Amino acid sequence: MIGTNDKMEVLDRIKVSGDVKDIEKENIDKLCIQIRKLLIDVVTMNGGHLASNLGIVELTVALHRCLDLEKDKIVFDVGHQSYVHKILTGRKDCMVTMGNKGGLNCFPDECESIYDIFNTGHASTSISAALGIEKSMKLKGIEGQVVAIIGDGALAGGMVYEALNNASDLDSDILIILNDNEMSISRNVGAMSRYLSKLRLRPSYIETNTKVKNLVKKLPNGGKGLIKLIQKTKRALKSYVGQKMIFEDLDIRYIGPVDGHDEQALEEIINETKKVKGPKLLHVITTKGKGYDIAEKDPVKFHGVKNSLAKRKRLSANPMYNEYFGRLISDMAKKDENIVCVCPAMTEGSGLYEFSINHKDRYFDVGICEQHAVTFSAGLSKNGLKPICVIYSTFLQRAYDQILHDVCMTNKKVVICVDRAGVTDAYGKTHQGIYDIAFLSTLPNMTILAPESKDDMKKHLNESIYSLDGCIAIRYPYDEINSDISKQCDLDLGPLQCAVYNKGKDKAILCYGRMVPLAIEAAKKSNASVVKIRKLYPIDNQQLYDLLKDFKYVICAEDVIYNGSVAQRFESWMYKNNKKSFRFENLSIKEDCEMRGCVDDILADNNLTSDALSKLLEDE
Ligand SMILES: Cc1ncc(C[n+]2csc(CCOP(=O)(O)OP(=O)(O)O)c2C)c(N)n1
Repeated sequence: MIGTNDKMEVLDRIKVSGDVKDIEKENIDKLCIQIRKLLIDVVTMNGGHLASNLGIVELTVALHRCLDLEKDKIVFDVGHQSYVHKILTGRKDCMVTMGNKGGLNCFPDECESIYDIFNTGHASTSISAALGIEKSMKLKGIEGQVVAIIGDGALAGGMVYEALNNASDLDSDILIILNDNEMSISRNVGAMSRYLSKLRLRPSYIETNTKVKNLVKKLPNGGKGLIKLIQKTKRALKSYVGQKMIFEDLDIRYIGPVDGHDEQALEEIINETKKVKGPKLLHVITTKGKGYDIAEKDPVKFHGVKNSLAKRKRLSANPMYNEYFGRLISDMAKKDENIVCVCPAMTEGSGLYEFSINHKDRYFDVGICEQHAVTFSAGLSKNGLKPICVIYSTFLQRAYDQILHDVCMTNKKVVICVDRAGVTDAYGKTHQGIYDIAFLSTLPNMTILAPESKDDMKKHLNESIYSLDGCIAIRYPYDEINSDISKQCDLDLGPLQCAVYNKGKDKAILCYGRMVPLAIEAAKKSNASVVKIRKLYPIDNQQLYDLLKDFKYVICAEDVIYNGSVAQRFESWMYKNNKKSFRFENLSIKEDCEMRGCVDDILADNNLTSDALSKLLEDE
């Protein structure tokens, strides 16, 4: 935390949006240092995105000094780098609450501030949103410059090219700022990233511009040859880069590259771009983690920082689900050369670092491109390969049609590992894994499995790769994986993949995955049974009913939305078949839940804790 003795005198002058314009030029460096200090203190304490925000300080300050945010609009792609914008728009003193329940959102939030013009969280949406916002303003006769800020990682996403394709047809004047730090979460990959590397080698725009201006001054005819000179320079630059200017060829004016840590230069250029008609892209070079040594050296580690108070403490020496999965699949691939792994830009987060090193030729980081990841996996499944496509639940939403159209409809064999399934920490509504069961269980040839122990994970991976047909989704939360829970099991029903922890015969909790240990704790206290399902879809509801029918009261507990949940499908089957031998209640994520705070906060808000479950059981 910032101590009372720490001098933040320049930053303290910023109370509301626009105040940054009053800071004297000579104090801007100090301001940037103080913003960085606040970022480091807050993110170290609360968790959040550190390196990306440290890298964008000067750029955000320059934009805020050049634009009038009462009419001009900034859309942040992903939005994980919008902390400086929040600080400069009257939220400095609330930064300590960021990510906490009731606190500031870690992403732009239209409900939080009028200066957060568009909610983001998932990558590559900013240019489309900015074009739409600008068009809506133009049609209504509202003036203002619309700016989209996008990182080089997010620039890989397909939507970006759909938007660029549309931009010049829209009579648009948007300014796209490409914040290029050569990093996605890991090092950026792909041809576009290599293309940007070549652009980075160009002489800096500012230097070229100054040289041109100096030359013009010296010209005898007052600069009549200027246009020719600029054209000549452009041609020279094109050949310097060694290829055509992609953006220019799409009718988007390219300006850059520019040093993203030279605030004065940035102001100069942003003011200049405001005069340019038509869509334009300003290429800004930044350093991820800038100003914080350890983050600059290891931007991957400091991309997302965990809460220092670690509310969800490690309970055991067990690995997280993703770590355990990563080790298993890397070992399995040593024995089976047909196993290949596909991952859209989340190598470390998905536990795949080991695989990526051990099986370089069989590991594909495809960039932030979930749709491509799925269809690419479908293609890989030809000729005997066994593709394992690993995607966080929230980002898998993007690839719904690819799973349906390219995998399920033709019954291709692809294993999708759905990481971060269920409720997730701190990042709010946009990052929850609470929809996958609902949308995956509408698809043909789909199996959904939910391991809750190491034994389960091994078993599921084996059966998914070697015995089941079609598309298999193995979903698991970001938790420690249990090692011994299966040993408490009294009954294991093969086809239904159910296990029963038998403590009482009147009441039972039906659950899977993350909820199993919580349910067992509640059942022990309240003399109830726990019925654990491993296979969530398809379910033989008759068999499940037969298993439950002797109980008097059954609660189904799931950390997903109710519509499309296991409970909802089972209830509707019971209703249709007139089955009502026991009272059935469901606990799931409430539609109006804010989804703020850590996992435990969100679970508690939805009565998905062992205490809440046992209270329900006892009240019955
Ligand atoms: C669709 C989607 N997939 C994955 C992510 C996870 N993610 C968040 S930030 C990020 C890297 C973004 O890189 P870049 O756009 O270059 O921004 P930087 O952090 O480097 O500033 C990724 C992969 C996401 N937000 N959205």
